[in-house]
Amino acid sequence: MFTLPTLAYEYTALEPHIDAKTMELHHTKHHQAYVDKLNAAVSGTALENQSLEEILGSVSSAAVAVRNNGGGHYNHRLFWELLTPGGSTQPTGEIATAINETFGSFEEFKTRFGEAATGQFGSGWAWLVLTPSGTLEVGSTPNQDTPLMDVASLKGVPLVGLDVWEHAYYLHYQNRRPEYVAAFWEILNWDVVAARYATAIAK
Ligand code: MN3
Repeated sequence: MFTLPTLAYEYTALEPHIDAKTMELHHTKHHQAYVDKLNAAVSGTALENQSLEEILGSVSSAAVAVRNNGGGHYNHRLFWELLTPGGSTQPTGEIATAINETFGSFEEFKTRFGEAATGQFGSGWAWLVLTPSGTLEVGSTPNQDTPLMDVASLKGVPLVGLDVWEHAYYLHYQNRRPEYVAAFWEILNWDVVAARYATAIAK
């Protein structure tokens, strides 16, 4: 059984960047629904005792409900972990070096990521991933597709992920997705990103 994770901070903690009502609805309604529907989709099947990562890695052979809700659960679980009140607005260490070497500068990386986030037509996610060949790449995926999926248009280990579904920002920002994307940098926990990168490159 998959379960809704408890957040490490209050729903009010990310204000003014993400408002408390959006956080509460996003966590208790949207994410909970992905968890419930994922459990329903795997219950009584061969997937029931697999890890989420295993399920996502061979999702091409699973039901569409597994793809949508398995991705939804994975993406949101990661998203909550990546956020923190106050943020840590600059990467440091190996991930900072890799970003600078790949994109030229941190500012250029943020520009590229912002373009991926605002350019994703309709619902989806923007990503920084470590690709299977060991390089960093920025891009986006539609719906609840996640870079761990065998069917993903952008494959790799997700290091940074931003939810650009309207449910993630519409109450506070309405149609102003670029403002929401800009606010993301104020609450992104680069310590978590650095740890994910260190684990991913060690494999
Ligand atoms: Mn969402």
